[in-house]
Amino acid sequence: MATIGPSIMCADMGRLQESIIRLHDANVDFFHFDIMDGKFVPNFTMGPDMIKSLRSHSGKPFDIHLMIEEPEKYIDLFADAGADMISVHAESTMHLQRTLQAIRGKNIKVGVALNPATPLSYLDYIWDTIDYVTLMTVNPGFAGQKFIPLTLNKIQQLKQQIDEKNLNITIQVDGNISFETIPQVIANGADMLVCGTSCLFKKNQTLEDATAKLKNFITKIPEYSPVNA
Ligand code: S6P
Ligand code: MG
Repeated sequence: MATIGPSIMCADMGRLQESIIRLHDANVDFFHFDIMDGKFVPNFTMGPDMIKSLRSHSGKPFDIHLMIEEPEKYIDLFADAGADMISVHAESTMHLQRTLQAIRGKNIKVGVALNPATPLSYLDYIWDTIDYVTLMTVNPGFAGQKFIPLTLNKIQQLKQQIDEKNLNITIQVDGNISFETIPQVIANGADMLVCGTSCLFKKNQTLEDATAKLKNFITKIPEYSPVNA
């Protein structure tokens, strides 16, 4: 079954510790942290000290999505802050393979993130270096955007390539993952859902109720059965 991870940039920033504890107790599968530098994407969010201070409140995987230029300079910082998984954007570094190796060297899961317009061919020579691919289904930088329909085909093509090569690589999808899009992304092969304002952080709904509703919804979705945009 697909796993769910709250996107912590969508939580109440004044009550992050409480949100982590409540989401942990509500049984989410992982936590997704968006790191932005105002250059690779035109926005800012959180940094390593914040992650460090939240680390002790859940033993579930902390997944760090680096939306920053020159991510190679900051792998140690985020790994040491408590990351269990780090993804870097293929578009953000001159030396992608080396950067991925540096993450591997920290003994944590290695991810590569691809913007909606970035082709899957970026993966051709790094299959053996990655544990997961973060397919952006919106352009990175902001919560609350619209799903980009052609990314559905991309999920399916990635799933096909992983299966053909018999690889153990997880497909994470990030951006406008909602009750409308979840059945489609799961049908096309997504394994890990990043959950933001579209399905988990809703006004007039507690984190507990939203998580329970989402988990219940996912159990009823048929597994892999591709649909195209
Ligand atoms: C976007 C970031 C994402 C968002 C998430 C928000 O740049 O990488 O992780 O936080 O996509 O979800 P939603 O449902 O508001 O689009
Ligand atoms: Mg993200």
